Amino acid sequence: MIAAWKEEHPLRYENGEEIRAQYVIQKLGELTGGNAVVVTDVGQHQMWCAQFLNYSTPRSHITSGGLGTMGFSLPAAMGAAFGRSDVPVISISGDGGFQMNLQEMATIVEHRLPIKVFVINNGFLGMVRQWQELFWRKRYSQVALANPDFVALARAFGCPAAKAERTAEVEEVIRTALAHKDGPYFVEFVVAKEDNVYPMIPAGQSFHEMIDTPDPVDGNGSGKDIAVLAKGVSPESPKKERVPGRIKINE
Ligand SMILES: Cc1ncc(C[n+]2csc(CCOP(=O)(O)OP(=O)(O)O)c2C)c(N)n1
Ligand SMILES: [Mg+2]
Repeated sequence: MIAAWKEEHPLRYENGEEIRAQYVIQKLGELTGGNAVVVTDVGQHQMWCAQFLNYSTPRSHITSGGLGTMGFSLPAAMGAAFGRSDVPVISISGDGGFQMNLQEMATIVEHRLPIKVFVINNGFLGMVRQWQELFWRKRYSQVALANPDFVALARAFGCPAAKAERTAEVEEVIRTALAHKDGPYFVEFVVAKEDNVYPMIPAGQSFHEMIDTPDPVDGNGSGKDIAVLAKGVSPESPKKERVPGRIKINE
């Protein structure tokens, strides 16, 4: 039954030159062989970690779950690193959540904790942006981030840092981070800005109404425009105005 569902609703994404967050997470799982503690923050990257990370042992995927608090990852990874020195500890945050507790970089550097601090930079509060795209006709409000230079910021704390901006750079930068055992190592991954997590269930709807990964048609593999058009909530169809709390998109 579960195998049939997986076949019917496969998790998928397509790589291009632009980095997909899913690829970063999948690669990390491959390169650690699942032999690591990965601590997520809250948002799209957290969902992709649940979907694409290869982990098989208990207590190797630490996440705040539903109703989680942004900023969780960095301090939680500190706890994990104090408790587990036998495996790499990787903190994965979004560009939004990282900025909610980035002062802990000082503590991490002070204690020379060998945490790999990964920031998935999509330039948005991605999880909220996705809902505004799909259900509010892309009327973005308070979701675009005016980010600092993350690599310069990490270095200002005394932490070595690197940045990946192209898919071809991802593997090497993860390898370098994992090989760095002497204290922390920071990596910024600049990823596709308007990528979405699928499948998703719209508010107030049920599992049989979930939205699957759209077919890749828009050139960068995300298929995001078709997702909106196919469900009848495109910016070009203003008559289909939705009422909050009574969203119905399967017409
Ligand atoms: C302290 C706090 N404020 C707001 C939220 C609501 N919230 C959940 S996910 C999210 C966006 C997270 O953005 P980012 O950290 O960049 O991660 P992304 O979704 O882009 O991967 C917000 C605002 C929250 N969970 N915690
Ligand atoms: Mg983000």
